Amino acid sequence: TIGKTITCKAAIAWGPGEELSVEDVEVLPPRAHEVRIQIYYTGVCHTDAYTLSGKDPEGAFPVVLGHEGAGIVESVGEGVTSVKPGDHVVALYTPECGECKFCKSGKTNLCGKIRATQGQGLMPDGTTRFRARGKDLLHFMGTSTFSQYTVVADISVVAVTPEAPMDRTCLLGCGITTGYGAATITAKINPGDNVAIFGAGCVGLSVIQGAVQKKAGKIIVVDVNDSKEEWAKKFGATDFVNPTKLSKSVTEELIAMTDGGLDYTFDCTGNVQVMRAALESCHKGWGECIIIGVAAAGQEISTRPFQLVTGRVWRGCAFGGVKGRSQLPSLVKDYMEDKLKVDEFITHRFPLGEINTAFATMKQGDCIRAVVTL
Ligand code: NAD
Ligand code: AHE
Ligand code: ZN
Ligand code: ZN
Repeated sequence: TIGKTITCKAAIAWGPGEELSVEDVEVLPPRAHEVRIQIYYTGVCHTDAYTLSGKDPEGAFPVVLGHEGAGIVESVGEGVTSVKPGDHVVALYTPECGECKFCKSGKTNLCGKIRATQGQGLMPDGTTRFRARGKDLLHFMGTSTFSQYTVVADISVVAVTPEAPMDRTCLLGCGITTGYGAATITAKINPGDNVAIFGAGCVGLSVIQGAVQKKAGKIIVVDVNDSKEEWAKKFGATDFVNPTKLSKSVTEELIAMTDGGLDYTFDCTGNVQVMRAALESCHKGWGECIIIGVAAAGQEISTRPFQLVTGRVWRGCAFGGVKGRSQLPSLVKDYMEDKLKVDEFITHRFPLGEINTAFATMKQGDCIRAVVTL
C-alpha cells in the first residue's frame, strides 16, 4: 500500500449536531514530512463532542474527528526521520517541532509550526488527505483518529515502546496526560501543598494522580456527582466535597478546610462559574488556579481584579503542558512500571460501528473513558 491511496472505514462528521457516519473513506499517501498511521484504538474525549456540537469556533465540516489515538506507522513521506513503518505511536494534537519560537522558549509546550493549518483542518501544505463520497474531508486537531488510517505531520506523532498495549496507551494522547501534566508540569506542586480539583472525570482523576506523585497535602475533590467520591478516593483524594450539599459556598468551605485557601486549584469541568470558584478558593498571596476545561464559544470568566491584586493567579494549559515528542515516552514507561494508572480509566469499549453509542455513553456520569476499537 506504500504510495497508494487506502480505502478504509472512518466515522465522518458531515455536519454540526449530526451523528457520526461510519463509511468508506479514501486516505491519500503521506507527502513530505507526513506519516500515515493505522489507528488501532482511540479514546473519545469531550472535546470531540464539543466540536461535533457546532459550539467550537474552530469547528468545520465535513471532518474526521478524534484526537486520542494509538496505532502503527504504515508509511512515511519524504524526509521523515523520527518514525518508521512498524513503529508503535501515539498521535499528538499538540505537536513539537523543536525549532519554532514556542518550542525554543523553554516556557511552553505549545508549538507554533503548524497551528494555523491545524486549526483550519488542513495538513501543513494546506490540503487534506481524506476523501469520501467524492468530497474532501477536513482533518481535526492534526490527528483525526476516528479513521482506520490517518495522515499526520511528522511533528504530530511520537513512537513509544511496542510492548505497551495500544488499547490503553491511546488514552495518553489526551485525557490522562492532560491532568497528570497539569499537576506535575504546569502547577509544579510541592510536597505538602493543598490542592483542590473541580470535576472528577478522566482529566480530574489524572490531576489527583499527579498530585499524589508530587506528595501533595490535602487533595480535595469537588464534584456535583456523589458517585465520583469513590472514584476520587481510589485515585488518592483525601477529601470529597459536593457543592450542591453545602450550606455555604464551596469557596468558603474550601478556605475553611485549608486554613486560608488552596496552593493550587484545577478546573476540570469547563464551567466558567466553577473556574471563578476555583480561583477564589486559592490562598491569598500565592494560590494558583489552573484552567484545563474547555468552555463553549462565547463563555467568559470573571472575578474581582482584587483577587489577582492580592496574589492569586489564573493560568491554563493544553495537554497538561507536556511536550509530546520529548516527554510522552517516559509516561508510557511509567505506565509499564506500574507508576502511572491508565487501565483504571477505561469503563467502556465499543467497536467503530458503535461510536455514536460511545459519544452518548461519555455524557453519562458512570463513564470515565470509552475506548473505540478501529
Ligand atoms: P468529564 O465530563 O468526564 O468530567 C467532568 C466532571 O465534572 C464530572 O465528574 C462532572 O460531574 C463534574 N462537574 C460538572 N459540573 C460541575 C460543577 N459545577 N462543579 C463540580 N463538578 C462538576 O470530563 P473530562 O473528560 O474529565 O474533561 C474535563 C474537561 O477538560 C472538558 O471540558 C474537556 O473538554 C477538557 N479537556 C481539556 C484539555 C486541555 O488540554 N486543556 C484536554 C482534555 C480535556
Ligand atoms: N478550538 C477551541 C478550543 C479547544 C481547546 O481548547 N483545545 C485544547 C485541547 S482540548 C483536548 O481535549 C487545546 O489544546 N488548545 C490549544 C490549542 O492550540 O488548540 C476554541 O475555543 O477555539
Ligand atoms: Zn481531549
Ligand atoms: Zn515548534
